[in-house]
Amino acid sequence: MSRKPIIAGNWKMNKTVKEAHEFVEAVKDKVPSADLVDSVVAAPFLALDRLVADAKGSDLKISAENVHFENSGAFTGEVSPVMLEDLGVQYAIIGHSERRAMFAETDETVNKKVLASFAHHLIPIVCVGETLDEREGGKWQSVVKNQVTKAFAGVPSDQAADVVVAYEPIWAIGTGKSASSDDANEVCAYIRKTVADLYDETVAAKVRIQYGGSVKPATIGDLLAQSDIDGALVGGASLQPESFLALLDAVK
Ligand code: G2H
Repeated sequence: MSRKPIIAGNWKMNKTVKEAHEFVEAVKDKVPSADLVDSVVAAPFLALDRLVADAKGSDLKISAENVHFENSGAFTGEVSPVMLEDLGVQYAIIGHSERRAMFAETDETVNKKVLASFAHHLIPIVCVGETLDEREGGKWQSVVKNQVTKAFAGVPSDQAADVVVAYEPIWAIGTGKSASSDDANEVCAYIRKTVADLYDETVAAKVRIQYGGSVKPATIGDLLAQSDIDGALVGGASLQPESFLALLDAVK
């Protein structure tokens, strides 16, 4: 089964609306065909309206970095899936380790957000990954299996195949330390096996699994060459147009 790669930039809390607009203007006509790769930029909420309009008609897709699970109500400061769908946003990153660590995101809220995303035609990019202590304590399998199992709870098999899972070992995020391609592939293969156990081999073969954590243009090629790595979720190296395009070049 060949899966279409998906390369997503995760800008985190970077770029004003003007800076975000200038970035998209610089790359939108240079990204590879969407037949070849899904090229995605995940931007702060404030920029999404502008970026969806900017990217219209191009092969660049726009993602949110988070989404709430309720449609509306008394949730000060939150943004609902209804609002993102209304803008024409196509993806939402869910459960990034920074949100789990700093903003009380749990496996339960991640699951609610996955279900809410599908209800509003957003493709969830679900982040999972272990801490350094968990890895060194030999616990990465149980940690990752638990995160994946809880994230997919209640997701029907036709939708499950569309979930994008981003494996981001927490010790490799923004640290310059990247997991080796072999180590990353071992975990991604384990994530795929977990999905096969939850559903079946057909669903598992369709699910796309990204690696994330200090990915650079120089390292993405080795990662994409691995059997179970279908793309990358990239922070720092996605912030400059040239670097983002260089990441996409690895797919061509
Ligand atoms: C991991 C990644 C993007 P970076 O958080 O999700 O960021 O590539 O800067 O490690």
